[in-house]
Amino acid sequence: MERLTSSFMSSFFVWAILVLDLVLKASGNQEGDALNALKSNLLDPNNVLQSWDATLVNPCTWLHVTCNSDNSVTRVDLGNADLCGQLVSQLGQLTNLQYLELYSNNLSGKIPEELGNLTNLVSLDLYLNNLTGPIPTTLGNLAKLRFLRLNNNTLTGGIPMSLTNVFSLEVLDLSNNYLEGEIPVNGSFSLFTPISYQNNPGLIPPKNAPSPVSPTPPPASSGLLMPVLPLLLLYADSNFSLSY
Ligand SMILES: *[C@@H]1O[C@H](CO)[C@@H](O)[C@H](O)[C@H]1NC(C)=O
Ligand SMILES: *[C@@H]1O[C@H](CO)[C@@H](O)[C@H](O)[C@H]1NC(C)=O
Ligand SMILES: *[C@@H]1O[C@H](CO)[C@@H](O)[C@H](O)[C@H]1NC(C)=O
Ligand SMILES: *[C@@H]1O[C@H](CO)[C@@H](O)[C@H](O)[C@H]1NC(C)=O
Ligand SMILES: *[C@@H]1O[C@H](CO)[C@@H](O)[C@H](O)[C@H]1NC(C)=O
Ligand SMILES: CC(=O)N[C@H]1CO[C@H](CO)[C@@H](O)[C@@H]1O
Repeated sequence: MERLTSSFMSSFFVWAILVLDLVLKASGNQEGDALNALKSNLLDPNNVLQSWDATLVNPCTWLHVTCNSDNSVTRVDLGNADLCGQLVSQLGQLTNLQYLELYSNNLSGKIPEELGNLTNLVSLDLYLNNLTGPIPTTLGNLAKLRFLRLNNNTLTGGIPMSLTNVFSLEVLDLSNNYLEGEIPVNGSFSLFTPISYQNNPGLIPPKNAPSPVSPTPPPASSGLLMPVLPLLLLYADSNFSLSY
């Protein structure tokens, strides 16, 4: 009788643990599924994603993934990892993500507009890849973003005006792309210098910025300027064929 009870008890515990495991997998692993969707979309010649085992309860033990005390993902650190492929919209489900570091890989395709749902994001580093298409307007929703580096890709389209509302922005690098149109000057963009935008042949510098060479000399209000004027005109003459 006693043996029967104990064998019943132990099989009950095994059964209970199995059920609990299934329940946890079904309810708690949306973030693991999102990261696994990314993994499935990438070629990983150096096996840096080898520890990304989708059958675990959560992704918190995976290499290059960091979680908070609630087992929710706060960092994905995969810079310089030789990853090749495209980003996935599911990344937008990592609601506590603060750092998305995917710089210096071979990523192509578009930046998912769902990244605009990552309202806790502090740093979005996608520089040195082959990303195409526009900068999503939704990135203007990232009210905690401090670092936005998208340089050295093949991005096209305009700089979204929505980014001027991201007042937390400290570092912006959009250089070495194919962006076009006007560069915003207001809001958060009042901090940034041309270095943030250089080598985007289609970008139009802000209207109120001084142009490098002015064909009309400044008004000769100062006596000091007078002797320099003919020189200025001569200089202009060589490039603009002004008659003097
Ligand atoms: C990434 O691109 C570089 C340069 O084209 C190439 O040498 C490298 O093999 C590529 N890596 C992968 C994983 O495709
Ligand atoms: C982008 O792709 C081109 C070929 O499609 C390749 O030559 C270049 O190295 C790639 N750049 C990066 C940063 O992977
Ligand atoms: C995330 O963003 C996309 C597009 O920006 C939107 O359609 C979607 O409803 C958002 N998802 C959530 C869960 O907020
Ligand atoms: C970024 O692109 C520019 C222009 O093509 C190039 O000169 C520079 O070396 C690139 N940066 C890096 C870190 O490769
Ligand atoms: C900056 O100016 C544009 C219009 O030129 C406007 O849509 C945007 O809201 C402004 N941003 C801020 C932060 O005021
Ligand atoms: C100010 C300016 O653009 N000067 C250019 C005039 O043209 C010569 C040669 O074509 C350039 O070397 C100068 O930089």
